[in-house]
Amino acid sequence: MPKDKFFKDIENKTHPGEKLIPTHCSYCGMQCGMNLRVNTHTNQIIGVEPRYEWPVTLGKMCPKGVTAYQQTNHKDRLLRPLIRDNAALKGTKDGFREASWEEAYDLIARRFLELQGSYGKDSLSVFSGVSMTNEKCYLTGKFARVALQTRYIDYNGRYCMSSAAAGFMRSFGVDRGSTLPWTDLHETDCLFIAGSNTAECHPTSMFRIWEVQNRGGYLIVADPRETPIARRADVHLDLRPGTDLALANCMVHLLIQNGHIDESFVKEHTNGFEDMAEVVKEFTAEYTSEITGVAPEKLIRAAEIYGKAPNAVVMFARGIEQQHKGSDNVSAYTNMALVTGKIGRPKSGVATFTGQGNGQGGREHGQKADALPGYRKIVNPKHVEEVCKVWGITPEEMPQPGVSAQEMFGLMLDKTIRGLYLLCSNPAVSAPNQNFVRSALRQLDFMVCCDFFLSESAEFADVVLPATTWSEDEGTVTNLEGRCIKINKAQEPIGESKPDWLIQVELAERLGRGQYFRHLQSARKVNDEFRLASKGGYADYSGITWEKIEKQNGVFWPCRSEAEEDTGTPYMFLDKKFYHPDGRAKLCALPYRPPAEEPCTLYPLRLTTGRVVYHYLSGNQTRRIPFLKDMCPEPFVEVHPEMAARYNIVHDERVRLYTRRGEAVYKVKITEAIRQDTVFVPYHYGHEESVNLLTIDALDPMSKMPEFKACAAQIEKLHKEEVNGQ
Ligand SMILES: Nc1nc2c(c(=O)[nH]1)N[C@H]1C(S)=C(S)[C@@H](COP(=O)(O)OP(=O)(O)OC[C@H]3O[C@@H](n4cnc5c(=O)[nH]c(N)nc54)[C@H](O)[C@@H]3O)O[C@H]1N2
Ligand SMILES: Nc1nc2c(c(=O)[nH]1)N[C@H]1C(S)=C(S)[C@@H](COP(=O)(O)OP(=O)(O)OC[C@H]3O[C@@H](n4cnc5c(=O)[nH]c(N)nc54)[C@H](O)[C@@H]3O)O[C@H]1N2
Ligand code: SF4
Ligand SMILES: [Mo]
Repeated sequence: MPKDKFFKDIENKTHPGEKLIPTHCSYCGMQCGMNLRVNTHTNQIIGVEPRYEWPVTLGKMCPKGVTAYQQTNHKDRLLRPLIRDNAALKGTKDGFREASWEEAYDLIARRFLELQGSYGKDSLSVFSGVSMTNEKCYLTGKFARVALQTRYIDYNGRYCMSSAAAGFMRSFGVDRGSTLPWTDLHETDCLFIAGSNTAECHPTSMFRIWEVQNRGGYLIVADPRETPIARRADVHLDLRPGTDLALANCMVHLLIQNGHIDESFVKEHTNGFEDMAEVVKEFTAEYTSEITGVAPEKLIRAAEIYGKAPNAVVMFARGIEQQHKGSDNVSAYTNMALVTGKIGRPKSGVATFTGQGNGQGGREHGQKADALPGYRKIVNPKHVEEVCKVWGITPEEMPQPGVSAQEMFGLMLDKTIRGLYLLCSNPAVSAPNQNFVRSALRQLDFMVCCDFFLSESAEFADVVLPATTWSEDEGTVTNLEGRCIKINKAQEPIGESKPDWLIQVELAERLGRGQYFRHLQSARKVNDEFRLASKGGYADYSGITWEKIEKQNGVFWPCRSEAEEDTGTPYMFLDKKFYHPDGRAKLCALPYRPPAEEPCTLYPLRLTTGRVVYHYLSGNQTRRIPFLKDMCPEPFVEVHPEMAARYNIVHDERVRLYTRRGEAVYKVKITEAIRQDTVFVPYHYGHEESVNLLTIDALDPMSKMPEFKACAAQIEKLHKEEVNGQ
């Protein structure tokens, strides 16, 4: 594999009139390597090429990746700040006029300071996202606490990685999404994958997954739907949505019963075995089959394959995590690796498929309600002191912990929170229980939205600020392996758009807090401060220089020293040391709980939600790309043929789908690839098409993750007049 040669080679390959900028995709946690093609006469991005030299993805990209470049110079780009003149049109895209940055900044500063003058510092809030670089994520946390001086900041990772984070923290004492590099995956003997539609959501992992089977290894998949990986699996555990805790407990019970546990590992490196074994004992294959709907033979077979495999990796994603017991599911599946000792060595371990491009880094640097850079905690006085030193404030000035994303909307509704600075997220599509969320946004006295396309959430804003896309700025992101990589700038920002970090530095000045931000005049300067702020934390990036990233093809955290010998941490726990104070991992005893809302006579179906390969999250980016829009122009509801017959509905017919919280009309897609008792809708669409009008916001008590993956629903045929009226 040509590694170090790469950056030098690229210059040689460049043709007259065109240059190639090595970087990574703007979308998911795979962070596929790509070269952006730039016309050197116009200095504009004109296309993309695969980047074979990137060792994780070897030149592979998915349909979103190959069209990502079309965002940069898209006709819908926001080019200047927008100010809403007509308050009556709040909640629509109308009523805005273009304004200068000066006017926009003045207005924001005036309104924010007025609100704080009348209602206190905590009347403002920040809601952010992790499609941003580490530098931007870091600065957003600092902006909330130091410039706005508010406790209320949280981010879209609450809907994404929070259960994985909480579960890993509890099991391992540290939260890094993967204990091993991806470049190992294809060499394992067994992949146990739960609640991940890998082929559509992390498509460039697939060549490694198929390779496991090609080499004679096994693939076990737990998913209520027959996804592409489930179709090819050696065992497909087709469970009812929301029943993973029973399934995972059953796997551990069978591993113990079959003598597949590693007794010395359990004894020397874990705590809690007895209590855990007591809880899982009742989860026989038969009993678990009653709860999950999976045939007992399949459960037995799956446990046997995993138990016998010399090396195995347990993997999962939002299917198990977006439940009101998501963090329990994470720890329960992690128990499989811990009881068998299949962790802390190459080709074995535990990994979650991190969702967003910087879903890993973005949760480490202080965008969470209770977190500070380096994965420090606001409730820990020592941690606060360390960060205060870097920020130049006193510990008394550090705001208290805030509340989670969904809880912030509750505080907007009751007017505890009056102002919002929203960036890099589109909660008016992606947050659960939309009727509640949209009323909360409508209640705000003043809202700023920072995006590069006018989103559904921007429709609620008073000021919209034009941000840059990932291709118009530089910085680092941390991919799903925990590898910190470099995003390079391919083009100057179009129009008057500005990178998020610069907007915050300039706004801080207007808010009278410029002294804490003024020195940060480039992404590189922000990176220097962010690395310093992380030093000594769990997620220590202090040794990850941009030069080292280039040289090594990325650097895995923790990396505690800039010295060349410190090459970071590709494998976690190689020394069998976990991050709890006693160095042991925790085997968690987790009794089963059903989903928050079980089917009943009025709502007999189980609704689950998720993704398709062509769209990304709220769809504000991908619905604008012609090819992606053509491939999947609207949402649909997947229904099993038996169920369709019972409701007398046919393929492509429009039906009403409703829950206790809302309703929407969807085209029916009849497919055998779903359980009879379950329906599925992708969530990438806004306004009246948003499936989050229907979802439930029951929260996981530990992670505050909403239960996107299971609620009770019903289908109704449309009345004749409704059909004709369409
Ligand atoms: N194409 C595409 N790729 C993406 C994204 C995207 O929007 N589009 N988003 C990125 C992001 S941010 C994320 S978080 C990831 C998400 O990646 P995934 O988690 O893989 O995606 P989902 O479609 O949300 O859900 C995964 C699977 O969980 C299954 N599932 C539903 N309920 C249950 C359950 O109760 N138990 C189990 N075991 N499985 C269940 C669904 O049938 C689905 O196949 O993808 C990333 N990649
Ligand atoms: N029903 C249901 N709902 C879900 C899920 C589900 O499975 N089912 N999954 C949840 C998950 S896992 C996630 S991650 C969330 C994601 O939900 P959102 O946070 O809404 O995700 P995005 O659509 O990525 O929103 C990002 C917005 O910021 C803009 N943007 C992108 N990059 C930047 C940047 O660098 N700066 C600025 N200022 N703006 C930028 C984009 O144009 C877009 O409008 O949705 C959650 N919602
Ligand atoms: S797999 Fe993810 S990172 Fe790779 S091209 Fe597709 S969306 Fe981009
Ligand atoms: Mo996500």
